[in-house]
Amino acid sequence: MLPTAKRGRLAALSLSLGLLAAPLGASAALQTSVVASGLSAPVAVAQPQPGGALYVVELGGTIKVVAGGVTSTFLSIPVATGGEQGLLGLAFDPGYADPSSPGHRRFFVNYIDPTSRDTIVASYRATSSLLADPASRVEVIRVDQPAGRSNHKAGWIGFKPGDANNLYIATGDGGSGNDPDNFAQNRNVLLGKMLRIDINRDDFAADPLLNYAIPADNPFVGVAGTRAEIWAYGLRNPFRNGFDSVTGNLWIADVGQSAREEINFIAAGSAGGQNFGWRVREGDIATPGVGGALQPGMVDPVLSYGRSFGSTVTGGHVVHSARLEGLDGQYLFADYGSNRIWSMAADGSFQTMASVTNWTAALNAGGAGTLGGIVGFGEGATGELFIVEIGGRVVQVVPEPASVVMMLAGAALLLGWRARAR
Ligand SMILES: [Ca+2]
Ligand SMILES: [Ca+2]
Repeated sequence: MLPTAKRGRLAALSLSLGLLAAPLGASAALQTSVVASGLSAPVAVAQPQPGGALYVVELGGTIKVVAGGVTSTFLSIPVATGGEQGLLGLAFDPGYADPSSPGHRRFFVNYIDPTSRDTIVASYRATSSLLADPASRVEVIRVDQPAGRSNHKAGWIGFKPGDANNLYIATGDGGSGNDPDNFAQNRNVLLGKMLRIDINRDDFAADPLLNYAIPADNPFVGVAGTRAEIWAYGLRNPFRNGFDSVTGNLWIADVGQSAREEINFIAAGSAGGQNFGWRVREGDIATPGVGGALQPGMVDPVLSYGRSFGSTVTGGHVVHSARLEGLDGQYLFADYGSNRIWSMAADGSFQTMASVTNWTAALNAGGAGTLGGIVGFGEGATGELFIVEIGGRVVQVVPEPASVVMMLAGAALLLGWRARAR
């Protein structure tokens, strides 16, 4: 470390830069700051444009936009609430900023319809960065939900990097306990699945409520007794998932029943068709009461954990930000029940809780204070890392100011030192 005299100069320089917010020599390389608060049950965040506005999904049906420190309403739609129902997912079209793209200013939402209580994915268009047009609504696909069940709606939607045509849609098993109708293993229903549909073509020209096409390379195209929208199946409640923005690998965090939480992996080059095991398997064990041994073709999660670690996994994404020391290149996730946050190797290799890194204490020591009720992570347009708390905040993970100061001041001192030494 630097001698005391140099630390004094460094501190003076830091103060003059207005950056000194933590004691020099603090070991933590990461800091947290609140970027939005006072939100109503936020569940997801997105930042489609570099340095641009944040869009926060509120469970009750509103998308808030946070720009220049001001929070306003971007879009508000009627949704069913109660249980795990609500506005659940948001995905900006990859062509959102491209005037020549069919997806210009288009985004997609996933919500529970207030009348039918079915899952609906619909698109809307923005009229500006601060406002969407409710009249631009186009219903894309509807997924029947079983009556009277208010949980396991999943709801995440997303695009694989480099593929602007196909929207991925996570559906839960429709609810209740132990998937009583065995929907997740039934390839003739859309529940308990990862779906993949082409949103730039329409196979249902005569139907104004179905506006998508089946990608020709989906794994069950032409297979009797299956729905060709299915990309992968055997999922219980894949509430929060994420594409690796660099590699295109897909991470699916499936919330467990009563024994195991799990994280699943689909490599970017995969042809799809994976069976992730639910309701036969819960994590890496036979589902208590209804399960059994791993059957041929079933895929184990790359990570599974029991109740000593948590009770409800919240999937994140692979962090790609060189500024976030230690997290860069890792897959980040949390547990909603235990409020713990971990990261692990992002190559899709099998991991255990002995091999993950626990970030809970380091992040709780940040300026945002103790983090809790984590329901989502968000990756900004240039790798920014956001954490969404159901209690109403969006928190950003940033480099420890002292680290920045140390780097800047260290470089300045080094240059000065060299200059004097000559
Ligand atoms: Ca149509
Ligand atoms: Ca599974």
